[in-house]
Amino acid sequence: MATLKERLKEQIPAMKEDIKAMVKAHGDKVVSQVTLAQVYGGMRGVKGLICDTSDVPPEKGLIIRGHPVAELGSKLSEEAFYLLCTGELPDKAAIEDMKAEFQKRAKVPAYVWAVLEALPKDAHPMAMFNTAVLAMEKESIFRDKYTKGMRKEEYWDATLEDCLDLLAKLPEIAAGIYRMKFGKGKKIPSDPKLDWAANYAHMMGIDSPDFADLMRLYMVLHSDHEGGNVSAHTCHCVSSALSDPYYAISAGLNGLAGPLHGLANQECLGWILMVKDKFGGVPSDEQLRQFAWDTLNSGKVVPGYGHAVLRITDPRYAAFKAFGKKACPNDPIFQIVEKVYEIVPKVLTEHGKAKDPWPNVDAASGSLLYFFGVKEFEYYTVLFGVSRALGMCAQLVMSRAWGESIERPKSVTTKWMKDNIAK
Ligand code: HAX
Repeated sequence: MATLKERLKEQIPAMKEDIKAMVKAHGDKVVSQVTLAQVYGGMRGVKGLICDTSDVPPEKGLIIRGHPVAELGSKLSEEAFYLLCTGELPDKAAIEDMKAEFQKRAKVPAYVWAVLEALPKDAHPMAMFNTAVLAMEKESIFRDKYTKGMRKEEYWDATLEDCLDLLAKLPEIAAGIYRMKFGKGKKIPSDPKLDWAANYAHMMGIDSPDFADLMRLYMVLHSDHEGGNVSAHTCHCVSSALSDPYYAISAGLNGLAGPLHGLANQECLGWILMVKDKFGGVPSDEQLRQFAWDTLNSGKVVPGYGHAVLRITDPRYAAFKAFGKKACPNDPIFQIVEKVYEIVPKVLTEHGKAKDPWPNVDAASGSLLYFFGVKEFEYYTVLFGVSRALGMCAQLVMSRAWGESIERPKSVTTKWMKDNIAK
């Protein structure tokens, strides 16, 4: 089977022609109408973006290139990236090629570590991670070629080069941050025999085969979630100005660092640990019900529950729960996570605000990381970021491949809204 780049080279001309012909023939078709409530409500449900890497039907959850995510749990990150980019699962030779691509590009420049060392000791791990990505911007092949006068048809190739370079380095950077920030000792050298996710686990300093499996699962489950979520959309918007992938991925990661998005996994485990501390272990149903109500009554959200798009139990949560059932069924933190699932959807339904009372991806992942000894939950969003970079990179390559324009929706003033209503 062709390597990733060879396959994209074969696919892209037809994809571009197909889109061009569709826009020419049907350019005036209405795709979505927008209400005033949607404009003030975070554009929820407005169809205004293209993302071919994955789709999130509210009643099904994440589908990556036609594959429900539950079917992809045993795949390697290398396979997931090939699938996200091309829509095809790679064969053995193409997987080996992906592994080799990542290995040959993996060396992190020394100045990255100097930049990280210079940050304040209490810098958040996400700020460290995003800074490291941005610090490497000078490596951008896209920027270099663009400055020298690159043709538009070559944008995707230079973008892919940057994305492969960047993805190859993220596990070592993220693992280095883990060890540096949390006093785990010297950085651990990469093991070229391992796949991308298992190598990340190894460089963090956790060599159990079960943890490597968890990391493989984690990396695939968090990789992509269509185009409108804050991280993907921010990355996409920045890249639409032809800012190179280092700028764009760093921007997307900054969005992921928000507590309503990727930071929810840190907040979620914090909430579970508060439950454990308060009740000295797994609480009774009534205790947990009251605790959830206390959270809501104090004006906070129950982290890990609700979703802007989904209206079911997130299949990514279900996949983590199935993993936990095998790996740590008797662990009290995992048991609290299971009990929260029995109680919180009912509480949120009674509360009557959240449109989706069900758990999202963040509700279970932290309990598993904690079980395997990753107890520093401030770090969890970095793991999410390493994984989400796979999807953001694939989306960048696609956008540059079909020649997307700079993003520039129209904003209006509140006065315009009022005048429009009066009319
Ligand atoms: N606890 C309490 N209230 C919640 C809630 C929750 N888990 N989920 C939603 N609500 C509230 C909203 O805050 C909102 O209240 P206001 O009207 O007072 O503003 C109301 O219910 C309606 O919100 P919604 O339309 O159902 O949800 P949104 O699309 O606005 O927001 C969120 C989606 C994910 C941000 C939201 O459900 C939330 O804050 N959940 C908790 C945080 C969380 O788990 N985030 C991670 C989401 C997954 C992800 O992106 N991971 O990276």
